[in-house]
Amino acid sequence: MKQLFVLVALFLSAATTCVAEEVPLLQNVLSRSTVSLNGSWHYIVDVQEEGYYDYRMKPTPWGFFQNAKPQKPEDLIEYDFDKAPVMQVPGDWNTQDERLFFYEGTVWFKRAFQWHRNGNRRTLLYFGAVNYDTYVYVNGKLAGHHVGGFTPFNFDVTDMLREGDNFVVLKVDNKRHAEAVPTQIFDWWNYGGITRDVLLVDVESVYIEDYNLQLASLEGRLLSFSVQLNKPLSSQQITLSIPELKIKKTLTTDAEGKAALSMKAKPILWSPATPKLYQVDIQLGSESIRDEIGFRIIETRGKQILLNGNPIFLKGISIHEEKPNGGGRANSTADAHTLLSWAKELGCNYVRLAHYPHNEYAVREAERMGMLVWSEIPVYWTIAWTNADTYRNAVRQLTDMIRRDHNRCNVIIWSIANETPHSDARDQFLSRLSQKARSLDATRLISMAMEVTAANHHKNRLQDNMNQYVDVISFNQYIGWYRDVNDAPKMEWEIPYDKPVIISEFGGGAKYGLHGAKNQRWTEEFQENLYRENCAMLDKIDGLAGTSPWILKDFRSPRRVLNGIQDYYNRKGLFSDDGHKKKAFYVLKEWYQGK
Ligand code: GCB
Repeated sequence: MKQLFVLVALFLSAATTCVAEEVPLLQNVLSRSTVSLNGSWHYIVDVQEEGYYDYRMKPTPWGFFQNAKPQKPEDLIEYDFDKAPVMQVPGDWNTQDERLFFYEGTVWFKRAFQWHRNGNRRTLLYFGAVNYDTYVYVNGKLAGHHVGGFTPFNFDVTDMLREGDNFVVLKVDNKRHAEAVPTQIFDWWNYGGITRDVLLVDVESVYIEDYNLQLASLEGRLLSFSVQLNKPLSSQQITLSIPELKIKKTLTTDAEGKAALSMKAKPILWSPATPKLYQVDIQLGSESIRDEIGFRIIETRGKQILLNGNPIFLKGISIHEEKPNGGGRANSTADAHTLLSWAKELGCNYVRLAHYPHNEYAVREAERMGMLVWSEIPVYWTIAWTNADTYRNAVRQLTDMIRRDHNRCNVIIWSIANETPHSDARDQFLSRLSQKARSLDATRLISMAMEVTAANHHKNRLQDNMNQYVDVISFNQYIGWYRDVNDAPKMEWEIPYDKPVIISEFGGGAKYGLHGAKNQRWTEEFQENLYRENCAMLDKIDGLAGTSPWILKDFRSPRRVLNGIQDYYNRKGLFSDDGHKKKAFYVLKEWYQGK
């Protein structure tokens, strides 16, 4: 009995006591005072979750999160992080250990670090993204749990840390589930692991949690600025400076720890042709955050998309977050720069970052390079529409996507779903979600990639109850690939909504270097012809405001198994997986030149 008591007490203190707190996401973590925990992490592959459950499938207090070491020669401890191999963080596990290429399950990660208390300052432990289900332990205790593979999260771990040596352990599980977001099936690689940066962030006990700076109106050039502290503290002074615009303003927080201000200014407006960013400094006490911010207005008028009041055609391409040469998750400015340079060479002014929020470096690099962005959450295909947790999960991912990037002027569209099957349950889910998106950010356009339905006599009709909840009507269509091969020239279109139309996907597969007749599947000529016919067909769509063909580069997908051709790659790229241009690239480039 006594033993049981000790066990329960130990369990409570080791596994469930939570002295850390998940705190609202920090805006602009990149300009904070940070110590990187990137680098080599020890890892243990745990197929049966031996490190979490005992042999009765109960969470065990002796889990791997303890990072235990034998204290006496006879002690039995059947794991040792320090003897386990290491992998690089950030990075997916699939391309770092060939045994893990197809692995979906739990991997434990551990890293030691040094920490020293600094007065009353707080330490947040920040993760750019971990795919998919993550338990974070600091010095053997649970700091928190996070679900969702593509958005950042942070915990205040100050009270869990000790002078000198500390360690952090993660249990990361990327198993797919029907009720998850994304769900059980999706056409991309389920890269597992700590795929984005891990940082210790050093902040004052009162700090700027979030801020928002943007052009509020074109007429009179009004900028609006708002700021939120982490605590509801009044009378705190915050200074905003934009030296190039000769702006220096001081604001005082209200009882909620908020302050806001509008001011006149005449910035050069950000656009793909002039991606002008202004240095912005926001100061609270001795702490300063620096950002680079651009000013622009995005809106629609009838079937047009207007950037800074002028109609713009979105010459786009879809991109997955994979490294440009040879696969694996991307997470660097250099990776993003290469991919976006390819898109630029294609003549693009716009990219669809599919099918989940991409890393912050990519969005920022796109902003510097003058690329407009469509950003989306992985509400993809067959989501569990009636499951309340699934909805909460989608809302959380949407909220964090918007929260991270709402100061990025190049992001013009928040997309909330991709190719979802029509039903009342889906309509309810998506209408609520789109209203949520609008309540979080009313300054951008809301969209979702819908599906077009074919009708007789080569008529295509878009009919989707969700039309009323979006600003831009977007849909994917695969005429010439999944249907109606060679019939693109005969197609007619009916899109009965007075809103701009974006073809969010079209395309077909080709294996780089495979040549043949234009009606021979998988050849570059087939894809080239498909692009030629599709581009001509798209010109007939009334109100076409842009397109983001599928896709810039071949990407890994477990659904693409055809030997010798696919080899686990979706081959619809205009570039091969190792960066060679296919013939269709030049067709799209030429079409964009004429736009
Ligand atoms: C789609 C999906 C995309 C797939 C693509 C394909 O409609 O949105 O994720 O990869 O089709 O290649 O079939």
